[in-house]
Amino acid sequence: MNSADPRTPAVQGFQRLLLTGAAGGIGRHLRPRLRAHCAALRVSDIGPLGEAAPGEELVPCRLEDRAAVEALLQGVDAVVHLGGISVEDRWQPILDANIVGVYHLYEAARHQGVKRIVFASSNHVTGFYRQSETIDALAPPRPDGLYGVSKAFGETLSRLYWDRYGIQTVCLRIGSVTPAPENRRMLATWLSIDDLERLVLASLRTPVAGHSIVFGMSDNHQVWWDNRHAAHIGYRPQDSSEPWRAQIEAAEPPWLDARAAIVAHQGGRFVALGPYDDPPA
Ligand code: NAI
Ligand code: 15L
Repeated sequence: MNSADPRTPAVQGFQRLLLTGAAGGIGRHLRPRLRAHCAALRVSDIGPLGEAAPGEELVPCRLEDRAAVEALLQGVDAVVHLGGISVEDRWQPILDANIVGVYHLYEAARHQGVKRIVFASSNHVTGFYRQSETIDALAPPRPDGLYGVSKAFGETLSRLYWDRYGIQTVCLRIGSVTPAPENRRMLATWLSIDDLERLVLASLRTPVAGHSIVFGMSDNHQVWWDNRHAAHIGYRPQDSSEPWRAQIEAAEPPWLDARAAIVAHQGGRFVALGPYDDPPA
């Protein structure tokens, strides 16, 4: 449910921005780009972070470690939260990183006075909608797996922290971030790296974000998602999957079996993944 009201002031410029998941696929792209927009960029992950560039602070942190997350958010103006499990997985790692970890992040934000978070949610919150449907941010979640459920949890938790504590969150239901679209599904879900940067910056800068949900896609011709409830974010994508259409259609059969689960649903192959059972305790 998108909402914006003027209870908390805009976050315009940043002294210190925190990027979690900085060692990941998206984080590695965003890290140098975000550095240009703040006095200090604190980068965090459990994976290798390399050397600190000028203006960077490296703070390795496991999201399950509550005290470490508390320290991680000290002195931070805003957070871009990418860290966590990014695909379907067993329950335990999803629970640890995406549920307990996100709770730690919001509790730390509350204690440390952080007022703006950009949360990397996922299209898999609504992956069980059909590819023949166009949904907006008010459509009820229909996760396509435990990963999607965990992202729905993050969206709901962030809603609570806005309503109760005035911490503003923009939930990015990211489609597919790759250098170029790779298959038919990505003709609809593709989000270019440049557009991702535009989306993150718009989410950080919009004067009043409240609690917002925005689908992270480029200006693709084929559209499953309607961002009408996120117009206040001011995101203007400039790329499109369309130039890759002919190449993709030549590589894949022109008519797909529309009854096949991964073709029928927006979540694609995620609807058929797992279950990945945790070993018995
Ligand atoms: P990724 O898996 O490459 O990066 C995630 C990072 O989080 C990794 O570097 C990993 O070490 C770190 N991480 C995992 N568990 C952690 C823990 N317990 N504590 C601290 N750090 C931990 O994922 P990617 O592709 O970079 O995605 C970034 C975010 O965007 C993720 O939250 C993902 O769910 C979301 N997203 C990504 C999409 C994409 O197309 N790449 C699409 C939709 C959502
Ligand atoms: C996601 O949520 C994943 O993090 C990413 O690896 C892709 O699989 C993406 O969704 C997608 O749906 O293409």
